[in-house]
Amino acid sequence: MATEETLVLVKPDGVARGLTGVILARIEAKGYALVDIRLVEPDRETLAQHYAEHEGKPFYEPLLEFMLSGPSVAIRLAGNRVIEGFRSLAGTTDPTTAAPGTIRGDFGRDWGLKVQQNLVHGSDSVESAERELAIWFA
Ligand code: DAT
Ligand code: MG
Repeated sequence: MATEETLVLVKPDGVARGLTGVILARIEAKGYALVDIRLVEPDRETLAQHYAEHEGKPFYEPLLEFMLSGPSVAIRLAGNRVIEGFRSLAGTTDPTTAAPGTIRGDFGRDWGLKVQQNLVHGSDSVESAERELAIWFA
């Protein structure tokens, strides 16, 4: 059994739309454990660290602006293969095409939303999870 930890964020759109509870319900129903959870209002420097891999891309500045637009919920989540498993629960990046049944596919209502308004973040590898958990749970 490969017990892992990952960083999950309920992004500002998820918090503002009151979806934190339903997202947590899906996470808990899957059997993952909440190790730590907190409401955060990150500064630009924190977000620049978190999204360092995307610096210079066309969506980088809008992404940071969006992430600064309101609080997020940061979750340290543990479970068997939770890194891969949470990303499966979340669905693919673009909510328009994310599969029904996923968080992004079910709740990423397409009313002309930007791709960054995709409700959640989940670390994509063991290395990313360690790096990101250190940023959000310093
Ligand atoms: P993910 O969040 O699925 O891991 P990512 O790491 O490639 O996706 O990108 C980080 C965030 O940046 C993503 O959640 C939303 C935004 N983003 C990615 N690609 C984008 C694009 N082509 N246009 C606008 N925003 C984008
Ligand atoms: Mg990513």
